[in-house]
Amino acid sequence: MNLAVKIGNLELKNPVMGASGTFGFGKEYEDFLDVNEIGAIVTKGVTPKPRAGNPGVRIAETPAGMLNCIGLENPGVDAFICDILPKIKKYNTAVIVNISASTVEEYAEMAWRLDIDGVDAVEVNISCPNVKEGGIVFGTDPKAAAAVTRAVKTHTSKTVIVKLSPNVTDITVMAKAVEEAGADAISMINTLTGMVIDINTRKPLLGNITGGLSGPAVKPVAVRMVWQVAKVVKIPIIGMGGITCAEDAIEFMLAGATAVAVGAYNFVDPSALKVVADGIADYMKKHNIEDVNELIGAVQA
Ligand code: ORO
Repeated sequence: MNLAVKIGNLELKNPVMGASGTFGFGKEYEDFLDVNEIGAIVTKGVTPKPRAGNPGVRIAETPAGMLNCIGLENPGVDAFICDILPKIKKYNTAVIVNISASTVEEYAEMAWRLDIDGVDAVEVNISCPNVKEGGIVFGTDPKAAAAVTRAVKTHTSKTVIVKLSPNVTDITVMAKAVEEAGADAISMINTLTGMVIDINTRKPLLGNITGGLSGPAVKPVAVRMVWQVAKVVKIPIIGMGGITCAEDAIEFMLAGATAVAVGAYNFVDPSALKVVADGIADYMKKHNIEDVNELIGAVQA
């Protein structure tokens, strides 16, 4: 049975990875699963300088999901390269570094700094809903998204994955723009902007007022968007949004995803990546599927 998939030049031993921001830098999950067995480590978002993140309450539970407004807290690219990368590059799995920045030039610089041993791919985050500069500003304008993609692509030899925002009118426009600009793959979706209000204090629950919604509540939206994008681009898609089990992951693959990422559900079951990958193998056995690639885009719609 074959569970391996390809994302650009990147070979993954199975199609299941942790979504950025929900899987730390990988090593935090060592007590819960064998990190060597997962499809890839996708790091927490890394920025040019260290960031403290947003003040106040950063997480709120919602029906079938959660809102976050972390604000890209991270130690910065220097500390990532010096202190974190040496510890995670020892794992026998791909390392995908999620990067965010405020300007096109900074994205290019990040790509160049990370074009080093131990990094297999960069995931270009143009879709963070929780910072004032950068992030989603690039992810809602096809020209800006293309400019960032082009800048990153010309400053790295690694696989370039661009992470798209669902907070747009037509996500296929964004997908086509980044493909044309040279992206090797697309990951989707980042979180949907949302808000919760405490009716007793009449104040928003989150310190940042709004946050990004993830979890099972967003899954049908994400599956629909993957299906739409898969019809208009040739590059592979990493699908995510509310995956809690193998059945959810298979749904994303049938819609057109080559690989999948588990996000919020890692907080419910920190061994979720293994459970999902094992479940995909069980499904393949049950349905006499030899190669997981047969599932990609196989929806009969
Ligand atoms: N939160 C998200 O939901 N998506 C991102 O890309 C980043 C954050 C955050 O750091 O707040």
